[in-house]
Order: sequence, then structure tokens, then C-alpha cells
Amino acid sequence: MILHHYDFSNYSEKARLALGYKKLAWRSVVIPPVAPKPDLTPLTGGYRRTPVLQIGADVYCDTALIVRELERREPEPTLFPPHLAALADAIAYWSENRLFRPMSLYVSGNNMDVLPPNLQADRARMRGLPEPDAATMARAAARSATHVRPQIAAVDSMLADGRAWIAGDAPTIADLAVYHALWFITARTDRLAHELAPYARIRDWMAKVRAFGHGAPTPITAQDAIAEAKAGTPEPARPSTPQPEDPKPGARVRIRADDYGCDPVEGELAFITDREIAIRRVDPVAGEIVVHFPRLGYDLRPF
Ligand SMILES: N[C@@H](CCC(=O)N[C@@H](CS)C(=O)NCC(=O)O)C(=O)O
Repeated sequence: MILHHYDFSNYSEKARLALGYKKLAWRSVVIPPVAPKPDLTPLTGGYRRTPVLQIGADVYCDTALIVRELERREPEPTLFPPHLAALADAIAYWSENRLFRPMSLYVSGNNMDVLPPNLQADRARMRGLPEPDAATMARAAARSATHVRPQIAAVDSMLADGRAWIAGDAPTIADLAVYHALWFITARTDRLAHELAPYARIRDWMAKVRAFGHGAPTPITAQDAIAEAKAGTPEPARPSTPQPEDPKPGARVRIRADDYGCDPVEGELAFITDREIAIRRVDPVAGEIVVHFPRLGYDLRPF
């Protein structure tokens, strides 16, 4: 397994913790935090977000699918215990789609001096927005603080009944999804550590999640990762369970994220299920690759 990631990426932290929870060995390629990513996009066909999991000539985009793929290959210990999995998915959705955006604006606005200088311009471009100046960033940070604090309090109330983990009596994907949003507060500096100071329960729970560790990474170069893809053969297509409106396997399709970082990936539909969309493409540099996406959060069209 090869994870393409970078240190201060919170979604990468989610994937690293999933690898740690399952005690997996993996190879690590550190990618740039901003576009262009010339050593990543030959593998993904254009997807530029972080992280990406590569296993030979199969490439898994988005942590929603990356963690499911880890689970498929290494079911134990599980992050989807059947009695908690549906609730855990809903909590993860809330954390990543409601809590994290204001968190990101609040934290970034307070750490502009330690972030890469071209980061804000890149993120604005990624969202189709004009580049913000420092005063705009500071105002957005202040507004966002007011949305972050009640949601930190909501996390505290999730733990208030004495449960060990966010969704109940066992670790789930919700622990990783809530953790990475809160990890971001102090990932770069301790300036906002005071936001967690009143919450001993949250801090104790975060220490338990942190203790999952990151598994056993070994560094490799992006060139080695591309060479491995080129030398490999994608896994055979799994059975498809298309819905009536879906394109059929074999169709030419285009897929893109439906929220931000919407660079399209084009190819031939390899298989499609309720959870996963796999697209086969032949890259001039990396050869034949199957790129996998979660269904939810992605827009798939015939092309
Ligand atoms: N839904 C995606 C979101 C990934 C995401 O937004 N990652 C951030 C970094 S933490 C990103 O891609 N930023 C732009 C970049 O790294 O190029 C996932 O779960 O993987």
C-alpha cells in the first residue's frame, strides 16, 4: 500500500490513523500541498485532493473510500462494527461537511504566517473563489470561530454519557472523522489550543485515538510509486450493481467531486456499485490504471 499525502493534511491524518488502527505497513509518498501535482495526477487522471491510496495499478481517491478499501482488505479490527456503522457514517458526514469547513477557516486564518505562502491562492482557485487578502482571511476566521465553538461543545456532549468512543462502545469511522477535524486545531501551532482546554473528556478521547498511531510507514519516491503502477495490472473489475440511471460498465464516463477540487477524471467505467465507482484509464506515464471513487460526493456522467 502506498499513501500519497502530506504532514499537515487533516484528511491524510484520518487515513494514517486508519492504517495505524489496523496495524498496517505502508509506503509513504509525500506530495505537494498545492497544485500542480505532476507526480500524482498521472496516477489519478486529474484528481488533485489529498490523500490518495495506491495499491499497484489501483488508485483509491477520497478517504471515504480509502478507509472502506482498507476495511475490505483488512477487516479486523473493524472501523465499521455493524451495530454502530450507520450512525458512525452520519456523524462522520456531519464532522467533515459541517464542522471542518469553519474549522479550516478559523485555524488557517490564525496560522497564515506558518502556512506555505501560495496555499490560500491555491485553495481559492480550487474552490473557484477570488484570492483572499489577509484582512478577508482574518474576518472569515473570526466568523468561523463562532461556528467552531458550539460544535466542539457538541462533540463534548456526544461523550457526556461516559461512552468510550464517539458512536458508542467501539471505535468507528466517526472517531477518525471527528478526530481529524479537532487535530487540525493544533496541527501547525498551539495558538488555538485554548479552544480544547475546557474539555477534559475530549482531550482524553483524542489521546486514545492518537494512540492508534500511523502503522509502519517507509518512505519511497513518487517515481517509484509511478513505476510500480506501470509495472502492475489493475485488479479484475468487481461485479457491478448499477441503478437504472447509471451508465453501464464499458461506457465512457467523466467523474468529478461535487463540492470542491472538481478536476474531472475521464475513462471507461470498470465497475459501479452503491458505494464505489471504478474507472479504467490508460495514462501516457503510468500506464493502465483503475481509479476508484466513492459514489456519494461525486458526479458521474457519460462522456
Ligand atoms: N472528501 C475528501 C476531502 C479531501 C480534502 O479536502 N483534502 C484536502 C487536504 S486535507 C485537500 O485535498 N486539499 C487540497 C490539496 O491537498 O490539494 C476526502 O475525504 O479525502
